[in-house]
Amino acid sequence: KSIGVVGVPFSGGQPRAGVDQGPLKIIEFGLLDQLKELEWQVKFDGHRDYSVMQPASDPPVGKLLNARFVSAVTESVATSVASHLKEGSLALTIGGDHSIALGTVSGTMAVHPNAGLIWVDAHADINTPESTESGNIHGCPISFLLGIAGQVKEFDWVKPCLTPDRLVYIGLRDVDAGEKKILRENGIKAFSMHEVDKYGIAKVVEMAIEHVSPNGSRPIHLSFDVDALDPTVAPSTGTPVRGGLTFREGHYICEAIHETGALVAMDLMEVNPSLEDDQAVFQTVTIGCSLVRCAMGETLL
Ligand code: DIR
Ligand code: MN
Ligand code: MN
Ligand code: MN
Repeated sequence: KSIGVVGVPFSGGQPRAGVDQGPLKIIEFGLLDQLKELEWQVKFDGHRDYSVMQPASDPPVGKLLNARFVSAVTESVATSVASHLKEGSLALTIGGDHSIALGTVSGTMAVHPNAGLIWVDAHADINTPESTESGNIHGCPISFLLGIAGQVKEFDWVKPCLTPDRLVYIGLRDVDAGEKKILRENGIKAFSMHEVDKYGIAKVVEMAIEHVSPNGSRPIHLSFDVDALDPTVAPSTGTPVRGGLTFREGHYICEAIHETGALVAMDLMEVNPSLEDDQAVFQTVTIGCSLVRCAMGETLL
């Protein structure tokens, strides 16, 4: 079994510097060796410098900020992810902000067109260029992937590759009014923190998996925004929201998805090592690594 690791030191999908240091810190912490210990053959592309893709001028496209930069980086990420998958490896992408998932999910769908997407996040990241209040593209990737973003020529390369029935959310608790409308109108399945409280994490994950991959019929892409976890558990992230997943709930999601045997790609996003104190950064980087290990087969016994 082999895994292709793509580190994407990129922060242009949101305004807070430092999230671009996420991949460096997580790999410095020893993630690649930890994966080798789990008997993965690890292929790491190396720390690529995406900053060279930043255009000299990148004025707002409607409300969207850094559109050309985000587009160039994510197009390149899509190629990297797809090439790992074509070689038969699992594709693991370490961010960086969540706009990068425009690339990772596009890359997955290019190779596994019917894959299901499990999006673990406090946020729905489904704003359209019209509905976004912030203009931050990390709040928009899903609308582009679904093809409900409308025409934005800077993102011409993004092909609608996801359908509402192959998408499910876990952990939502900070969803914009415009996003709630989009979720409702498209009949998108979402397990917010309310459902996690109500049914418990085991039932929620079981229902989520069954939704995107009925009877194990589809490969799974897991996109994990570390802000899905409660800020007491993972403090070093750009948009923390109270009332999140516990340490065990986060890990359980990864363990249960591993058990399906259907995982083909995973993203770990929004770890920002420049936020909060050293202890908080250590805690957040540590948990980032352990979430990945659980998704890649680490067990408690
Ligand atoms: C908000 C926040 N919905 C936005 N989104 C965040 O900017 O569109 N996503 N923080 O991760
Ligand atoms: Mn997100
Ligand atoms: Mn985010
Ligand atoms: Mn988020």
